[in-house]
Amino acid sequence: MTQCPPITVLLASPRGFCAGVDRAIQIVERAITKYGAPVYVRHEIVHNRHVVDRLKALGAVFVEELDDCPTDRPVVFSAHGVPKSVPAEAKGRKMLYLDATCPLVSKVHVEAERHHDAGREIVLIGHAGHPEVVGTMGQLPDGAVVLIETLDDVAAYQPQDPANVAFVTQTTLSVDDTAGIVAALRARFPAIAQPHKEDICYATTNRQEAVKTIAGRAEVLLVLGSANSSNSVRLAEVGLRSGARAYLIDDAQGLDFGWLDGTRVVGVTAGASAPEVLVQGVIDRLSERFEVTVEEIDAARETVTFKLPKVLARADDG
Ligand code: 0CH
Ligand code: SF4
Repeated sequence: MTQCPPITVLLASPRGFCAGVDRAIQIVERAITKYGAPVYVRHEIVHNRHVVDRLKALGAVFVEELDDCPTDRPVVFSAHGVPKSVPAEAKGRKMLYLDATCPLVSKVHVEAERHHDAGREIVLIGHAGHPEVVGTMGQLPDGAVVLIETLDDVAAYQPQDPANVAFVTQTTLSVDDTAGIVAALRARFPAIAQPHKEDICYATTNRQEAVKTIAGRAEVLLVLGSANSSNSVRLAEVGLRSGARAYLIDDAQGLDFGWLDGTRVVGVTAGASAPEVLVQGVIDRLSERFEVTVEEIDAARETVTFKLPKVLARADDG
């Protein structure tokens, strides 16, 4: 019998579910328990195919717009947040809705409103078309928020009053790219108002930091996550920039053993919306071809949790 070659798996920590994703998924599960199926969900509750498929099997129905929901069933808004028009429309149609927007996204919504009330012109650093960007821009009237994606956008931005500008950001951006854009904004608008504490959330920051910690040693980085998951795509980017060959895969089936030819050290992580069971699946698949040694590398400790909406809370909740 031929012996399997050895491979070391560096497991990034933290990885996988953040507090906002955990809360959003629980909201859908508990809504199904409380109200029965079907429960409608406006947009993928989080950007992960496995999470969505599991919830579908439990009785969730995913739609893109409120118009696609009947008015006599509950609807959940996804973790990425929604424009103000969405809950307003749900109220108008007398629908029961549950808002699974992450509290850290809601915090950005409040910041944007505060700047607007103070008469500032607002820049949102983010990715065009992403639902979180649509949601944040949709907190304010059309034209009140200008989207900036690149350094070129910063150079082209012409506010009416350069002394009265503020910025907010999407929560799941590249920490390094955003620092560059913020520096360019500050250079052009020294008085720009900025978040008290970073809008890029703790989970995004820690997961990128954890990849940096392992990517120096890993020749290949496997990121569990779906292609539409902004924070997961960012993790693969960070790995690539740190010198690893990085691949974003939905699950163990997405792993191509050809990527690992001659590889002795492989890093593994998971985006904030990717279930931990998928990480174990990859380790199991690696074990079919390699003698695997797993080393978990801790870059940060996370203790954040978020309360569920009162209507779904149970007596045994902490
Ligand atoms: O990373 P994105 O924002 O695309 O979303 P996800 O993969 O569903 O992860 C959860 C983040 C939700 C909002 O911050
Ligand atoms: Fe909230 Fe951050 Fe998770 Fe998004 S990635 S759901 S902002 S904790």
